[in-house]
Amino acid sequence: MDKGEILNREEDIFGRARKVLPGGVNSPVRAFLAVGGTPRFIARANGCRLIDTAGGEYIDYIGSWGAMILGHAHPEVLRAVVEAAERGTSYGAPCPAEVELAEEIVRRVPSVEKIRFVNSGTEATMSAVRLARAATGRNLIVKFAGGYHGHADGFLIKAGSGVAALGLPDSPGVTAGAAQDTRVVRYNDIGAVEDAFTMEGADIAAVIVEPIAGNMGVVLPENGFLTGLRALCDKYESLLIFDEVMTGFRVASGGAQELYQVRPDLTTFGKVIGGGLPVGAYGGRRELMSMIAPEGPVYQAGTLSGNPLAMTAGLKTLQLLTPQVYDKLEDISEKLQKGLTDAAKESGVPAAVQRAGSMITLFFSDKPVRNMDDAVSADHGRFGKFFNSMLDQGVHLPPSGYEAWFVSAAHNEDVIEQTISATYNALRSI
Ligand code: KE4
Repeated sequence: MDKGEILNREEDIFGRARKVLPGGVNSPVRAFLAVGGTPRFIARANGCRLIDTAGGEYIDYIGSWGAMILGHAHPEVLRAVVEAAERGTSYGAPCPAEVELAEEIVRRVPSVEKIRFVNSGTEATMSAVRLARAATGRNLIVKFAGGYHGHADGFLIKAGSGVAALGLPDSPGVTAGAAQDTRVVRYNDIGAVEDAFTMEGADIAAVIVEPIAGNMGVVLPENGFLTGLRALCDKYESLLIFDEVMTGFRVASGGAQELYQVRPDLTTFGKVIGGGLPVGAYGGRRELMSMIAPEGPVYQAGTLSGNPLAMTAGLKTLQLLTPQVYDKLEDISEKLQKGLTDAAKESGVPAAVQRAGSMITLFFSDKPVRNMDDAVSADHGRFGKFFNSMLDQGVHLPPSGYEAWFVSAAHNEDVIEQTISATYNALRSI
């Protein structure tokens, strides 16, 4: 089928989708509004490839936004999920799979002594914040401009100017009341965090941070940033929440906290721990987690929490994430970063290629991206053209310049070479 026919098929289904789904999608970024063009509707995926409903095939760097670290339809994960499904899909009662996954996470992440499973990263972060407020008796939460923690009201806050911008709603429907207890500061600016604590430290329940940012594109924490957050939280008896929904088990077996050796009080997880099925989790110190109902007074519940299929897919995924797999991910991701960097340099196109393990972002920027202001100043119009040129060449990047590309264990050297070759072509055409 030629590209025109592919596009027709995709436009037909997208037209139907827009009649019954807001924007034709179930999550905004999928609608291609940031890059232009028609989203591909995926019929199936296997390994590192997506196949759309018209038969178009793509090397996949979305990876379900990080969940598919082993690649799509991994045979051992599939087999485990099918066997679990044959035992029923949901019980609404405890099952061994949730205990086994909890034990595996507790074993891998020393800061997590107890954990609660939920059904999305949003549920995990909103619950962790509720717990932090309950544990400290304080209201304020500090987050970072460009940090995304899901769509709970308290996180949809405009990053205003000033050191610790007073929380202002960043979406209709978020009330001033919901926004007033959030403070937004610049990522990698420990001075700004110190100022926030100097001004309101006695009222700050927690700082929530992506220890390696992935939602403004990949932005690494600079020396002293994470340790500085830890020190300030200790000094003011606030809690430090690492949102590792994206980085957890992605950047290392023990997540970003293992890489940077900074111990948070609470950690949130998602994506990888569900192996592609709906999941989230929050966990941390025993005395904190014991405050969660029914053991303690802090209420949180969920019909499908601990779902046996998601638990099974997550456990099998973690079990398959061996040191050898992490070594391979590091090796091929480094090759991709070098290839992208060389392609931009040889094409005379200003670009900053930033990577943390198998998360990578190519910013069309002539300087390193250290925070959201830098990310915004990158050339996103150019990214849109680059994205569509890569898509036409069979490489499906995440449809926004503010996202991480995800490499999976199913990406091999040939696929990386194809991606780099497509990059040279795309950079010549934009
Ligand atoms: P979910 O509610 O989408 O499962 O997780 C929210 C979330 C929380 N914390 C971090 C660090 C996250 O990256 C996310 C979700 N990540 C985005 C990717 N940028 C999901 C993609 C989407 O919104 O469709």
